[in-house]
Amino acid sequence: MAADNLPVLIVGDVHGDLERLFEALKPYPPDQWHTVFVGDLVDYGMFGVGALRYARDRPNTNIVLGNHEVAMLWTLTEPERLGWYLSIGGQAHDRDEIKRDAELTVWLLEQPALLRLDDGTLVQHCGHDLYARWLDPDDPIESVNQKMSDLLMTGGEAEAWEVLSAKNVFAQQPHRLHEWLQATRCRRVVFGHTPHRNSKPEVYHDGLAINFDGGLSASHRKFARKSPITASVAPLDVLS
Ligand SMILES: [Mn+2]
Repeated sequence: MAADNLPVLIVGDVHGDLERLFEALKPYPPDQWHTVFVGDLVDYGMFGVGALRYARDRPNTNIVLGNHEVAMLWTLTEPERLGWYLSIGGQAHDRDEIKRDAELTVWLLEQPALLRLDDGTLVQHCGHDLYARWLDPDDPIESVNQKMSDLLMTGGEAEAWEVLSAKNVFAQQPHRLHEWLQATRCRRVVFGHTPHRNSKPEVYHDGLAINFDGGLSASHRKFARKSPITASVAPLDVLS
């Protein structure tokens, strides 16, 4: 778990590009930053499992699950989904690697869908309120995470995939954003999943929502370009 009182660094969708990830993290020593990945560390690029292992082993680091992590896990419970997994950018060697690594699989299954930071920031993979279908108002964050975990353990990957794949609606629909922040009792939300084209993370509605998917991976299928790494990796504080 992350040490208290460290400034927060948010890392957008890595999508298997370890080289650009390491370049992006150079100014941020792990002992001086609480590093938070918004999910989708795997697929498109060649080093998805490598990125997961790095995130797991980096001190003071958290991740939330993305739809591509769900897709990879799905091939373990339903091997016949391999073709589909490859069609969405999965790497066969990554799938083989995680299949051989029970420890990594167990770790990945334990990762949350939602993470509430000490300053009241909510971290999730996609900028959508579809997670609300799993939410119990008595314990909003934990109920969603429990449901996600249950789905992954009981063959519910299709529903997990559906929720984590929803497109960014917070940019265009501030009323839904407000309701979601109210329901989760958070003051703002950061997410990835839907690439933006800014040189910095895209800030919506006076900072209530921030999109950190700047298309970091040079192997991104739809947004393969040399995007600035500052579009995906940035300290949270400078954006508030
Ligand atoms: Mn995604």
